Amino acid sequence: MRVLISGFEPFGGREVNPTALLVDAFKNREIPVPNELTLDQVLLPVTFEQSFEVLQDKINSFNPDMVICFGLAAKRENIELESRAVNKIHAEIKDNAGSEPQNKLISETGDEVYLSTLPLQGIAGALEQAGLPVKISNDAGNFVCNYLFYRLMETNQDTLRLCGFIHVPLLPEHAKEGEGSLSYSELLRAMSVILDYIKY
Ligand code: PCA
Repeated sequence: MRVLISGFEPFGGREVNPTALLVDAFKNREIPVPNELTLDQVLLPVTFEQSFEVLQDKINSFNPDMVICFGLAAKRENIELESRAVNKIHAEIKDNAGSEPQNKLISETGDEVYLSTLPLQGIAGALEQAGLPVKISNDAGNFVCNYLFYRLMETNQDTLRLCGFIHVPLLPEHAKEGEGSLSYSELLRAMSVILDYIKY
């Protein structure tokens, strides 16, 4: 089975996006990939204009069965498995191209909501069993992550076997007091658990 993993560049004035480190870790083969899987990865710009185009180009060239996109959600305390993408953009900060669209639909013709096709309960159970903090979330936000997730599902849900979106917290060294965090080694471990779970 072919799996595509995506992460995002840093945004919002932060220097590091843990999901960019995740992409690097795959590139550098620091995360073991089960034999059943052929994996590729892509780093996405945090812009409404380009993020989905870059992802879809990669989907078209790599031809995956499964796509799992990752993004940072500062202030969250858990690995959050997003259950749905909504047809709405309402940016509260500028994206990396300086654009801050508000109160807009993502698609004039698409559904109001698209649901993740990842086995969320199963992945959550596997992460819990590994002692990692995890939650199923019904709110992917109204920024570039929700936008990407929505366009991913709108365009590919009938052709890809599984696809979905996962938010991760900040790294501990970047979290202020009161903000949740997940260490780099926990992030890599979570990724291994997820790959082990979906390989069947
Ligand atoms: N998180 C942002 C966009 C890029 C990222 O990593 C979000 O949650 O929308």
